[in-house]
Amino acid sequence: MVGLALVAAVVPVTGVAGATGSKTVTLEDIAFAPRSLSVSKATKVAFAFRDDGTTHNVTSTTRRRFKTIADRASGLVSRTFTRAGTYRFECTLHPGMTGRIIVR
Ligand SMILES: [Cu+2]
Repeated sequence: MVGLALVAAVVPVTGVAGATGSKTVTLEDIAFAPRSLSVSKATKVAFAFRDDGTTHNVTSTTRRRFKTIADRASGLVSRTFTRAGTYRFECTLHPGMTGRIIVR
């Protein structure tokens, strides 16, 4: 049981949108959840800052870029991904707090 729970935590299951829509990446416990999200083109991804007042940002780290979301501790900021590719990002305030969005 413990093993199964661990696997589920490390490899979050992300639903695949049946049509163009929106998805959410939550920032909590000094991490992005899910850490890896696959979406189809033109999907709007909302970054939900829900870490109990802890400030985070979302900064691109690879060639596929999106506009940085500046430091904030709450609220919801969306970005729409229109081009295919892998968009990696991090929170520059917390080493190791990384994530990626794969646009198909
Ligand atoms: Cu952070």
